[in-house]
Amino acid sequence: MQMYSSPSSPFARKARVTAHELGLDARITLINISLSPVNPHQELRAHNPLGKLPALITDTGETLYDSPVICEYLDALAGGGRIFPASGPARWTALRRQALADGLTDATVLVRYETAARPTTLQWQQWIEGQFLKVRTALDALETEDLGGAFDIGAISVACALGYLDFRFPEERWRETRPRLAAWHAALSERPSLASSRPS
Ligand code: 99T
Repeated sequence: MQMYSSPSSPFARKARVTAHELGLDARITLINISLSPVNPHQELRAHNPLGKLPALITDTGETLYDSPVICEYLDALAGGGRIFPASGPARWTALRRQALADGLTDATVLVRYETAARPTTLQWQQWIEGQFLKVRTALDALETEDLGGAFDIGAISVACALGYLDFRFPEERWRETRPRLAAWHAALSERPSLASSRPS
């Protein structure tokens, strides 16, 4: 398999962490690329019309995207039910946490593009604050959750969301008001799949 990825992408990191946890990482050749909405990647767009990474090309030549689909595909390839709970309340909690963490990350990536890719004179401060409000509200919600259970797609998504926030916006200092989430993240970050995939 081949996967379009980048060392900075939190969504590609989700897929890489999932592959590592399932013992599938050696079967995936990474194609590292650099892109943004104003710097699209032609070759990737031929595989994913949305022009976003990650995109996984399977051994049968099909391209899969986006990160939730790729992660669930990898889980199925490894027998199923390991990273995505098969059924019941644990499944819905894991999927909801993935949605919450991915939404947090989407908002963070949008602020990154607005502040790093858009000319300073065109930047819209109110819109940036609106995205940061989503980030902070999601962090507050995560602080109230008991995340200490299984290492599933919910936990992977939250860990990658927090890692990306630290990477792009260290000045956010989210830990100061969310000690439970900070302790959970610190403990989890030692896991080899996460330690070896820190954004760069
Ligand atoms: O939007 C673009 O044109 C390019 N952006 C991406 O490909 C980002 C890379 S994060 N990927 C996504 O937004 C994927 C979201 C999708 N729902 C998923 O896979 O879950 C790069 C951030 C950075 O480098 O700072």
